[in-house]
Amino acid sequence: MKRPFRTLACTAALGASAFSVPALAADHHQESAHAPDEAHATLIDRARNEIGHARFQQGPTGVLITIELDTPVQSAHGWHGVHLHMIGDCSNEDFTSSGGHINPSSHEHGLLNAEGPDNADLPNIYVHEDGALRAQVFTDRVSLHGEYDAPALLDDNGSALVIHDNQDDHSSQPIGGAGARHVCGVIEASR
Ligand SMILES: [Cu+2]
Repeated sequence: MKRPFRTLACTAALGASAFSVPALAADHHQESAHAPDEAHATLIDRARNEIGHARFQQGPTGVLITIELDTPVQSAHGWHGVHLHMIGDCSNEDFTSSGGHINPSSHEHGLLNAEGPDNADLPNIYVHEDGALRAQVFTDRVSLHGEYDAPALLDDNGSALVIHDNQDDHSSQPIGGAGARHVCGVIEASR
């Protein structure tokens, strides 16, 4: 059993050294000449207060989303649905300017739906009693620039992260009963 592993390790080492020119740059991402592999969003509430931040890190198989929120609204305590909406526009009062869910796959909504999930679906996130939220969620149904043929968050009209008033039941249509849009953030490329 050891032999195949050694062979693989050897191949990987050779592969790495073939690309590491100059040697000092070997620790840096090889895709540094490509589009940035991170994005971010400043999260605002309906009163237009900046109450948090989201970070989007493109990995080889999906996007890791880190959300940090400190909401001053006591009623925010509890579970909330969070989705990726198709337009990078949080300019109107109820955030409907961010459009519907990113869903070129035309699947139904819901992580627990046999006909789903749509590309925008994510697990619920939890706001604590003091209004704080810290969460990481991962999805392979979107990408930053079209990696692995998943729809791009950073496409021509952008995208938005939307946190809803209620929790998402992950099955009912069209958005799992998540209700109105509580928080919105335009997703922008990080440099
Ligand atoms: Cu939504």
